[in-house]
Amino acid sequence: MPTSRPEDPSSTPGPTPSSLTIVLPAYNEARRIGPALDELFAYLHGRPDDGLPARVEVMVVDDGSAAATADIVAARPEAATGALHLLRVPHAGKGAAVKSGMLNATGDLVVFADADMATPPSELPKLVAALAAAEVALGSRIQPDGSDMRASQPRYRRFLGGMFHLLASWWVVGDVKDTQCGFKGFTREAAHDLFGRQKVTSIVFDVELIHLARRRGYGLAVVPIRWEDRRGSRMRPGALLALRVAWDLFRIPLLHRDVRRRR
Ligand SMILES: Nc1nc2c(ncn2[C@@H]2O[C@H](COP(=O)(O)OP(=O)(O)O)[C@@H](O)[C@H]2O)c(=O)[nH]1
Ligand SMILES: [Mg+2]
Repeated sequence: MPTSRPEDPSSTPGPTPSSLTIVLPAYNEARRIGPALDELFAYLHGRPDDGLPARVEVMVVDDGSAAATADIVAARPEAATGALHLLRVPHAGKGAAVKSGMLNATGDLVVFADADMATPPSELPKLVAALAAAEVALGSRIQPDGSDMRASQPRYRRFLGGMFHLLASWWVVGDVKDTQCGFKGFTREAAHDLFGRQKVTSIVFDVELIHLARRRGYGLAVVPIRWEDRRGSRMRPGALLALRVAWDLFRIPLLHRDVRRRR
């Protein structure tokens, strides 16, 4: 049976984190954000001793939505207690919204998650546990037995996802099987370093983050999580998005040629 070796610095956990910020990017989410926040706060209020830090705050980043999304968030009781924050930014894409949230996050640990709770909040402890040994925890919809939670997506999305994966793995990320899972965690230091360098504002930003994390020499943990496709996706596949995705993928390695390993 493997034993932990205290003399191995990589197995020595850092100081126990006392706070967690959960960043939810939201673009015209008037239908989904209310039920999603109900689900998230129900979990956070009722949770057993699940290993999450004592203080948890939620930050919704409104990506230039029509007023309804922000109105729903601002009217919630948690907004009055400081457990819920609203950050409004001009519309610039999911990557830009997540970047703003991550750079404004004050928790010792920072997680971003899609505003539809496609990953149930009860999966949060898995990411947090992984962050005891790695600075970056990548949620993955592929399970240890090989089954893929993306099977719940419509067929055309699975096809587009497959094409994207072929390109992304060949040109940028290599062996990471699920780059696009909207459920990733970081230590605050890693988040501020990596998101401070992020340049891609589209949905391709996850690939850029993984590339940057490797260039900077951060420890990456892949964490299998549950996920279920939810109706009301903000993705609008089309020629324009395909061009944008191809262009962003192409330029990621070029954008960060000069990024060096941290000391
Ligand atoms: N697609 C897209 N999502 C955005 C944008 N800005 C913020 N988001 C948020 O990013 C998340 C994307 O999740 P979703 O639309 O469910 O995508 P899917 O699960 O991949 O189909 C949601 O929380 C969106 O509200 C944007 O410009 N485009
Ligand atoms: Mg979704």
